[in-house]
Amino acid sequence: MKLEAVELIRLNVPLKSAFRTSFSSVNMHEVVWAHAVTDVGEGWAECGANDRPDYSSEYHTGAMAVLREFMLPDLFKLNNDLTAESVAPTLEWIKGHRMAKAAIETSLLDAQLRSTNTSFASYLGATKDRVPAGVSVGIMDSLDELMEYVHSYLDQGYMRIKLKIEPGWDYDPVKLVRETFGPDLLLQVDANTAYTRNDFDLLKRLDEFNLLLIEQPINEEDMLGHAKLADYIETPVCLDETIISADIARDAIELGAAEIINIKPSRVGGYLESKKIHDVSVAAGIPVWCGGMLETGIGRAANLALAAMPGFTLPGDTSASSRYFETDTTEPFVLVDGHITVPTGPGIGVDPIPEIVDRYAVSREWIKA
Ligand code: NPG
Repeated sequence: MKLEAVELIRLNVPLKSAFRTSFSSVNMHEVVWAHAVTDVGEGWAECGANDRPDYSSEYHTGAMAVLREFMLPDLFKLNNDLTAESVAPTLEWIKGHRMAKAAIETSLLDAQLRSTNTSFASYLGATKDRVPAGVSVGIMDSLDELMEYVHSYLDQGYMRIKLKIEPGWDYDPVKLVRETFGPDLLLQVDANTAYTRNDFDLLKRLDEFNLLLIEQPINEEDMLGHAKLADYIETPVCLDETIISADIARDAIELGAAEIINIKPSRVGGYLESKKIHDVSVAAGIPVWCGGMLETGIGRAANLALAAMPGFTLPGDTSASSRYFETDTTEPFVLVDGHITVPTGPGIGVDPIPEIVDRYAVSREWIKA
């Protein structure tokens, strides 16, 4: 196919309630979309970069700049030789910027698959038509407030709870949730790098709660530290921020730093790299699950297809639209019996609703070949 133009859209999508992690508290999902126009049709993708470089080094105006200045000019030059599969090799010389790369690759994969009437799910080799949904619960102002949210999510049918933790909000909330909801609740925690190598004894105290996993406890660059922690505690160590490619995943597994892996397509440069991480993990007997970055329907749709691959054996952070938004940017994804249905239509299988995109868009910029 040939890339004719790309529209970069910045949207501010209000969240139903503040989402607090160890790195930020947000009321608004501030996000960038790539809308690709090709000679075979159009495609859509949501870029994972936050508005500030707080989860990773990327941030949304930086992602827009590198797309505008370096990535799109190279892709325009490919003319008719462009395929979704050729994006990563063409942009390989550009160091990092994986979220920007994922956005353009995914929008082109969407266009390509729509043009051949193929869904993301069948392209990726998905084997399920619905996936179990977990929910990520932010850090709260009080334990009472936390309990209200956890109660409500369990009443709605979510199949696993992930608690965000940080120093000062760890042992007590986890203990309360475990004691209140009992030993059968699938429960895990996520620190987003908030601890250090000096906190291993504190983290070991969480062993008594029989957690599914502890996600990214220490600095993302400290792979050896994670391996040492994995030896020291019983709770399986799961890596998120550290795993930026299939090569890094292979190394983390070999070193014993990753007993479980969270795959977020944005973080690793797209769905093609995600599939490689899935394959590396399955070959090594390491379970994977699909993370989330508060995506609207455009990003969520493709994540659901990924989460339907066979190696995704743990519930993901792929919650229903109503977990995040009063009004999603696509037809909402709904929770049925604790599961979300995997889209089967061409490409990502959903379309943005123009009036809603207009309502949330704060800027729209066309970049033409
Ligand atoms: O359900 O989409 C969701 C949120 C899941 O906790 C979640 N995401 O660290 O994994 C994370 C966190 C996140 C959110 C990361 C936004 C980056 C941006």
